Amino acid sequence: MEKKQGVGITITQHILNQQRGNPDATGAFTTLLNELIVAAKVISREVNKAGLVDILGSTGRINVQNERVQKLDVFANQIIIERMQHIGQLCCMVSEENADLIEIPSRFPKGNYVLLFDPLDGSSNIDVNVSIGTIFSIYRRKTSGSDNEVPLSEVLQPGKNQVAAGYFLYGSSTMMVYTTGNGAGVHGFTLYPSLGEFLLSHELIKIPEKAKTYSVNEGNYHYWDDKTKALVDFFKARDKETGRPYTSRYVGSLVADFHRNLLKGGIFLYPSDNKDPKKPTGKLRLMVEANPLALVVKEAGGYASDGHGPILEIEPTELHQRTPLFIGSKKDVELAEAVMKGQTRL
Ligand code: AHM
Ligand code: MG
Repeated sequence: MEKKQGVGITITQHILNQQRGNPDATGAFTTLLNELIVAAKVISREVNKAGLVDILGSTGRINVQNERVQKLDVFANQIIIERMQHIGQLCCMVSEENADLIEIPSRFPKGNYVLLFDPLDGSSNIDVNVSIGTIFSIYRRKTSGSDNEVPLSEVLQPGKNQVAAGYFLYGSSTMMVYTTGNGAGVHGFTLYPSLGEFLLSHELIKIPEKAKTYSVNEGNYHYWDDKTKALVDFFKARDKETGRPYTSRYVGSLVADFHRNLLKGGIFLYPSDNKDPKKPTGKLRLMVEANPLALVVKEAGGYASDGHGPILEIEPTELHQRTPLFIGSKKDVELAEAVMKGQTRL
């Protein structure tokens, strides 16, 4: 069997190698990522045994070992906060599960990085043994202030300022995919359970420029505007020359849908709809879901848009703001954007 290039490189080695190329690196960032990886290994272990032990169920129940039972998303959130708060590299954190900024307790040292995360994305799939994931995004705070309370303005930065982003996918195997931006590319690592190590399995991932797969919750069709309907109708229409109809693939876990399209090519969309007046701009969150995946896809040669312009250029005004998301193969997303902007009629 042909040996894949790079097999045997651990994620730690890889991060260190990347940091060596950066003369300003202090090791702070390496420490940060390493600790996040430990948290993800713990989450992966719990996700894997979710069907075996009574960890699922409502928060607060007592299981057979007389332990307090937690929902997996609550558990994942706690693990990340507990592991990351003491390392001395963060000034604060943002989680999809917490309404406000998560401060670093005063007993721990602080640093200049901000960690944003969605601890367990794909909540509707947690209880049914379908792939879910953890998404992360890392920024440097705008000033190197040492104040205890970090103002929100330090955190509300456009996605293009991210210094690293990626995700862990808890699927048939557990993977980590990450980028440090600036042309460093996207790299994938697979967790070898017997070693407890993430080993390089997908070096320099490139997403196909154009594909034949679309991923969307089409049950929302009648809540969409005419442009969105026209776009999805276009994907489904028969036309040999342009390779249509496209194939539809939708897991309902953003990380899983994104990951498949990253490797095989495709467009994922979660557009605006009029289903819920409280969420007029769609369901997904800009800072913990769209931005990190937008940086990953860009580094892999793809594109992410909100239907008007690049996701990475959006200046956020709120921690939990939502955004329409069109992400994946560059040509397909560019077409979607042109349609949404009214520049192209299908
Ligand atoms: P969550 O953060 O509550 O898990 O919601 C985000 C998830 C994404 O993983 C996925 O792409 C989307 O919601 C699916 O939504 P829907 O069930 O409306 O198709
Ligand atoms: Mg989510």
